[in-house]
Amino acid sequence: LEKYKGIIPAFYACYDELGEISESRTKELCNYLYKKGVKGLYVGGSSGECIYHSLEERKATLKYVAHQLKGKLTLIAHVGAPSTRDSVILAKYAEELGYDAVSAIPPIYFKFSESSVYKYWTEIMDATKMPFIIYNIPQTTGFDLSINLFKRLIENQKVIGVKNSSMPVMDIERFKATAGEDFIVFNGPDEQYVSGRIIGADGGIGGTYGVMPELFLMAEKFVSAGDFENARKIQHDINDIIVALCSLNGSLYSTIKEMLKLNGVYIGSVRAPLESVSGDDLNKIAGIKALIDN
Ligand code: HMN
Repeated sequence: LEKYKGIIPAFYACYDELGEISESRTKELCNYLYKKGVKGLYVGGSSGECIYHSLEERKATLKYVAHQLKGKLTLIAHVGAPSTRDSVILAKYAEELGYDAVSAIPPIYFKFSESSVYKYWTEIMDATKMPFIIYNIPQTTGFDLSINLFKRLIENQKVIGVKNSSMPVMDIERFKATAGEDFIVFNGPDEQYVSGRIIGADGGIGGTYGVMPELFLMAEKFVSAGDFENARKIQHDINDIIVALCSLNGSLYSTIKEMLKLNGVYIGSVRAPLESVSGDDLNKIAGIKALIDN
């Protein structure tokens, strides 16, 4: 399970000038993150704008990333889709491509009972031989993973971890305490990476790692070394940057993509209804980048 412990950026959707998924730009972002020394990639999640992509587009992104990085980094495919059918198709495709693991949010839009969610996740797990990582993100899905449902899920040997994006850091501690040491808990909220690690997370999957991988790698180094004073300082710098990233008029991911552009990585903007940064706020991007570079 060592290959899951560390900094795993959530991969961004890469578009061409017309807003279509771009193979060359996807591969360019792969190379950029690989050279930064991250542990792996979480492909096609929230930060990957999966919810706005067709099945064919999601398959294309999974394929381009696998072709570029299979065997070099730990690759986790997010396959959660509105229907179980599409999720299963994506999971099988990820297995064909050689992904290390699959992961999924609970089903969305309708309010689902715990038994429906259990069934949904189990059908995805049954579809392949791959390890499965539960994705708990109540602030966007409206579904809060209870300890009872968690206990039922981890009876299945395929479940090797949970990516926990709920805000209480205590949830990380509870999942870890319930599942034991040989189970991976990923920290979700980037603003709490250091706290998440200290309370029991083994690593993290995050939407802002890609724009400041150096800082998260440094925070991780300090936490592993038990140097909490320095880890806390890095987290403080990270949070100043996240607050700035979230202060512009576009979506967080369009701000991040504008910043990557300043680093020479062109991956387009975001797909509507996500909004692009516009007007005066575009002039603030360089200032936020300076926060990272210092
Ligand atoms: C994903 O692509 O699935 C992301 O890793 C989700 C991740 O947990 C992010 N949460 C949300 O987007 C709601 C965070 O990394 C988030 O971007 C960060 O904490 C800044 O608020």
